[in-house]
Amino acid sequence: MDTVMETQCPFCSVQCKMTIIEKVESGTKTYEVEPKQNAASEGRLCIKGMNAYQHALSGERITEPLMKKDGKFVPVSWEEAYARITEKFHELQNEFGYDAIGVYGGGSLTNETSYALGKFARVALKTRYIDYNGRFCMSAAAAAGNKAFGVDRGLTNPLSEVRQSECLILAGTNIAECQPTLMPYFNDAKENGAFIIVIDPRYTATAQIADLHLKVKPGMDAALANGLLKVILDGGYADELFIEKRTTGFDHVKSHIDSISLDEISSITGVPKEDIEEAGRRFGEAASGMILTARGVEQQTDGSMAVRNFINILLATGKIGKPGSGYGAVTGQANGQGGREHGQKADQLPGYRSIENDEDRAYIAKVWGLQPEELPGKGVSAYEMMEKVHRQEIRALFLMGSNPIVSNPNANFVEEGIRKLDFFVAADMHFSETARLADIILPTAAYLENTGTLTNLEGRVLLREAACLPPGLAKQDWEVLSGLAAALGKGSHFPYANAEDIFEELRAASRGGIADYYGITYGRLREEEGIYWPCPALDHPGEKRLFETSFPRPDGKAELIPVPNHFPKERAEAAYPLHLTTGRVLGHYLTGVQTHKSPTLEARQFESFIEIHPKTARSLHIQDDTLVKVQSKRGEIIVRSRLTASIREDTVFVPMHWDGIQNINKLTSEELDPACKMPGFKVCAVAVAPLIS
Ligand SMILES: Nc1nc2c(c(=O)[nH]1)N[C@H]1C(S)=C(S)[C@@H](COP(=O)(O)OP(=O)(O)OC[C@H]3O[C@@H](n4cnc5c(=O)[nH]c(N)nc54)[C@H](O)[C@@H]3O)O[C@H]1N2
Ligand SMILES: Nc1nc2c(c(=O)[nH]1)N[C@H]1C(S)=C(S)[C@@H](COP(=O)(O)OP(=O)(O)OC[C@H]3O[C@@H](n4cnc5c(=O)[nH]c(N)nc54)[C@H](O)[C@@H]3O)O[C@H]1N2
Ligand code: SF4
Ligand SMILES: [Mo]
Repeated sequence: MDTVMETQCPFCSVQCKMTIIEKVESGTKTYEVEPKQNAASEGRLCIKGMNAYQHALSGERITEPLMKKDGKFVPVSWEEAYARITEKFHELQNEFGYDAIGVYGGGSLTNETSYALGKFARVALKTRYIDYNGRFCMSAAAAAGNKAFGVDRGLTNPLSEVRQSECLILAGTNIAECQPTLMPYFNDAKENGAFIIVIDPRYTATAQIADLHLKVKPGMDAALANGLLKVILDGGYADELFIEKRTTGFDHVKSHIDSISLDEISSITGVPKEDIEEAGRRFGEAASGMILTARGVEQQTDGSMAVRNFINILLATGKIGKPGSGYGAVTGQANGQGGREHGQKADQLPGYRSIENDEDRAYIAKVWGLQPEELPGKGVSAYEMMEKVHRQEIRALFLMGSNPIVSNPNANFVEEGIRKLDFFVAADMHFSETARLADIILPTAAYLENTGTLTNLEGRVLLREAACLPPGLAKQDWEVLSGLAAALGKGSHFPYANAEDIFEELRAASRGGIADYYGITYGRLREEEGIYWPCPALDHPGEKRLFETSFPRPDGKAELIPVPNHFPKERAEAAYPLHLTTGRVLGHYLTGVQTHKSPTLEARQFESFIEIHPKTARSLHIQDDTLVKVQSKRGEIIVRSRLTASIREDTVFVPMHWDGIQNINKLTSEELDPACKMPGFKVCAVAVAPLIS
């Protein structure tokens, strides 16, 4: 008989729903995958979703707890694993203090797990050191949204409004490869007459739908946005009534923009002046408009300010809080949105509350049955945690849902640090490059086997119910956390029988917070096609479009701020003459732990590559499809050349999905955005040479 599994894709933030049908014929299992109707993907599925069953159902899953003995992993019982972890954590905390343990989470984890992980760190381990991979993903846009609007929700409008927008600016976002099932929204907008502007140093699959492609120098978006603002203000396209009633700070921006020269902007950004003029004019003239940014703009040492400058454009033109007008930080991971709201962040408590705010501390302490003084203070960001690991200030690490030695910048340094840990526990379903270095691996459930809620890029909360049992002894993440908390003597704080119990606590913990989930229940989620937060009451429909009448800041107004023309911290120089930028391809996901296990996806792209302009390649004696050495100040990798005129001559591009000799993060820089601690993944200086000359 066929087994039918209803689930939700584990990969990107669209969260497409699907049905997987397992058929058994003469002892052989085959799978069919059918897309399922849902509001965001409208029943579409991309190639990663179609093949997502392969890694989950592959024979390579970790199915029992593993403990390293004499350098080799041997299976142990859960009791033995928990007992060993408890013994080592207690030993290290007795010697070095509570903060000797770091906890590192991820944006693939459900809301329930993210919430439980934050609570586990603060209550069961009493450590201040917790952060997660979303630091590398959403932190710049989050910082900008929080400052400018008073809230950080990926899209301020529902996706359906893209279709009615008259002008769309897509800055550093490659939707065609990274959220492919959303492309019809943009194609339809174009058919409806929208003018589409794409800002990217590469002519990407997304840029192919653009009416105007601005091939910006990497790292120069803040300056380019100043150019657009100049055209908009000088052209008289500012919405004065909106500026006066709904915003503060415009005058400072105006005088800053007055001092800017468009010729200079054109020269430093590498974008022709006429193109900047046309882009500014088109956006200014349009009756409605949206700006979407993603990691191209955000993964910069000034990413948060670059985003703010794009927000300045929206505020100055009054294109926010209206149908077809708004901002979107195109969220990345499956739960990139919810994962940043409920307490995995170093400075955060559930409901987007602040760990440094006395009222917030008191509220959460009450929900958790503690005194506020018992809650630790603010920790440090993900990469800074790795620096502490390197300096052995953090002696033990608990990792759940990330592969940091491939995804952190300056990866050689990070790997060195992790190898120095006294004790390292990884909770994963696969042997990632990082999990291999652990002392103990705890086997966890894949998306198919894991119940919980995830919040998609629109801020829409969706319920994903387990469709089958985990293999072997593997457990759902929240069960691992509850079990370990009990072994640590904190079981009374983790009395959950299922994920819904955790969600019920999360509802209360988020109540009255910025990300208020109080009105959302599993019952409602089963009946409705997801619910947008904020949703403060059981009879509240959830807020689809934000900021219609006010902004959640003390004065109810959004804030504009002047943004200087920032340059990347590391720039090309004689020894490293090219800019390296990094990103994604359609068929692989992040560090590739999951997608490399899919034979179908692997067959599409089994090794990394470097995009290089034919002219640049010629000057370096590099032929197409040959191995090249790419070096930065921090390391060296070897990848295959791909000659293409779609990239700028001064820039090369390498995807992030490979490890070892192809791990691009061996080259990237440890410099962080001071405001949000986002690394500058999108620019560093490199030298490229043929491997054999
Ligand atoms: N196929 C696939 N889809 C994914 C993922 C995946 O790994 N694979 N990951 C998911 C996750 S976690 C995330 S965060 C998102 C990421 O989604 P995106 O941010 O859209 O993806 P990236 O490829 O990292 O970067 C987007 C674009 O930024 C451009 N870029 C580079 N430097 C600059 C610059 O200085 N300025 C501008 N304007 N653009 C620049 C790159 O050329 C690239 O085309 O995708 C999600 N979806
Ligand atoms: N150079 C460069 N580096 C980058 C980026 C870039 O654009 N350029 N992008 C950055 C971005 S945006 C991101 S999001 C990071 C992501 O990078 P990582 O945080 O390393 O993310 P993944 O590769 O998804 O690793 C996830 C690991 O968790 C496991 N896992 C998946 N789901 C679950 C789950 O539900 N539970 C548990 N316990 N484990 C699970 C997987 O098997 C895998 O081993 O990389 C960042 N690094
Ligand atoms: S990767 Fe994203 S777009 Fe593709 S099926 Fe999964 S959720 Fe949908
Ligand atoms: Mo991401």
